Amino acid sequence: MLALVLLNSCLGLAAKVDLGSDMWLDWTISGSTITFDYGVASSLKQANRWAGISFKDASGSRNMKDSDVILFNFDNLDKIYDMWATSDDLPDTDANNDVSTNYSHTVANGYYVFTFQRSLDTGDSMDYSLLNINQVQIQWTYGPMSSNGDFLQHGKSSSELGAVIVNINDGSLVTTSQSYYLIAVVSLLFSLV
Ligand SMILES: [Ca+2]
Repeated sequence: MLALVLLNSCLGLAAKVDLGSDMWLDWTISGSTITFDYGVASSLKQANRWAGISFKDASGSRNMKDSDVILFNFDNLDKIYDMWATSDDLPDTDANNDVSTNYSHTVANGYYVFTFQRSLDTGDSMDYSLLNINQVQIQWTYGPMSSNGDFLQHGKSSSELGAVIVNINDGSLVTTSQSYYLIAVVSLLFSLV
């Protein structure tokens, strides 16, 4: 693992994680800058629909509250929204957009691919610092927009939202304590029969 991490950081190789069945995220760290490619299946594209991700402390709850939200609007693909969720409700738009400078989008292999870049630590309290951390929680979802272009609440089913904990160096999934607990319970049950 350490060799892989060192190799990745030397070569600037991308880490990648699947977010549900219709989205993925990859990233490359170069110096103090991280570049993301966020893929959303073309089948999810609809008028009046948004899609997005958020970053949050790996040890935090799976709720949206206290997460660094980045949204995309299928009706206005040239815009990237830099936000912060102070609660499990509509996130606030940051005063400073720290992801728009090198933002671009394209369509490739059946996915809308949103490419954006930011400093690992932007210095903005409305951005989650990715500097000097090993693990990060990444949340994903999509939802409708009003005819006025306002973001509306996403759905709550498992196909409409999710969260993963990943190792930032290689994108590998972290087995959460809940998973360990479940495995332990299942093991105990099997040992009893
Ligand atoms: Ca932000």
